[in-house]
Amino acid sequence: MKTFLLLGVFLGGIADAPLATAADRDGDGVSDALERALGERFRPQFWLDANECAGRPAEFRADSAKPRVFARNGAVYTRVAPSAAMGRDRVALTLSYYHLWDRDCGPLSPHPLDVERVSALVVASSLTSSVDDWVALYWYAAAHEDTVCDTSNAARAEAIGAVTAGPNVWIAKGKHASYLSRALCSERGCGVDACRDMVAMSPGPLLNLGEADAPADGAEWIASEDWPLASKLRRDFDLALVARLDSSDEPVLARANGQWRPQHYSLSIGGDIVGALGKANGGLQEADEKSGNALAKGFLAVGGALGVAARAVGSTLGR
Ligand SMILES: [Ca+2]
Ligand SMILES: [Ca+2]
Repeated sequence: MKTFLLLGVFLGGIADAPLATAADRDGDGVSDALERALGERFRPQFWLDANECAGRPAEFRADSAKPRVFARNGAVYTRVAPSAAMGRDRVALTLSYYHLWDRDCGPLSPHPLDVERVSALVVASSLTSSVDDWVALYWYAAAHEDTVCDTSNAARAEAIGAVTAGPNVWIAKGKHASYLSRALCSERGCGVDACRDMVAMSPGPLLNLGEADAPADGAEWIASEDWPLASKLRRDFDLALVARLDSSDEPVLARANGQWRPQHYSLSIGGDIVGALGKANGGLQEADEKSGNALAKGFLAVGGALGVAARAVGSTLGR
């Protein structure tokens, strides 16, 4: 119902328009045809490690309540949802691309199943605009979201050449954190992310996830408790993030989800903050980005403590 309310507020009387009254399996007011067309127009080019332990993103069996792998065929699932981020003068949609894996086989806390995504905020003058009139304004890539190692990153679309087509997205080996900048992949992510020997992923099926309460393309497994997918159906862009991106000098904002939380301590490798420690590992100063270099020197002096630190944060890296 929430999506209908949003549409009522932000899309005005568009519900009567032809595209909006066409087939709309997930009931969000955006036609299946438009969801499909936008998914194809802005599809990112994923880059995977040549020796990716999980192979490729998986397609999951249709109409199963639990996620069961059908094929590791490079499938990508789209989700389109109305967004309030751009106000009333334009129609804005969050367009997300989920790459779903049968396992996380990274160096810390490997686990079955893995949910990752990249999203765009796309706009047009109306829901009946030609698909060619839609442009992307911003992109977001999830990386260790909701953990102390959250390095989810974001960019203005024009800064990464992804206004009328999808961007390049680098997927960290094994853990599958997503990056709009290849360099960030190696610098961030609690030191467990690497994007060294990358190859372009050949396109697999493009499927529509639908919504949690109205799955499309047989994605009945969205709400399964076997993975956190339902909680990852987010709009990703709010006015605060948009404002930060508009004022940022960096092509890619390395920390889209705000500052490190105060209770976390950071560890660094090579002069950049790449992770975080809990309170249990005392003696390190609470860190923010500016203290990264000093902290790195101090931490590296500790030597073997890195392994301890890595294990300490390992349990938080599960996603
Ligand atoms: Ca729809
Ligand atoms: Ca939708």
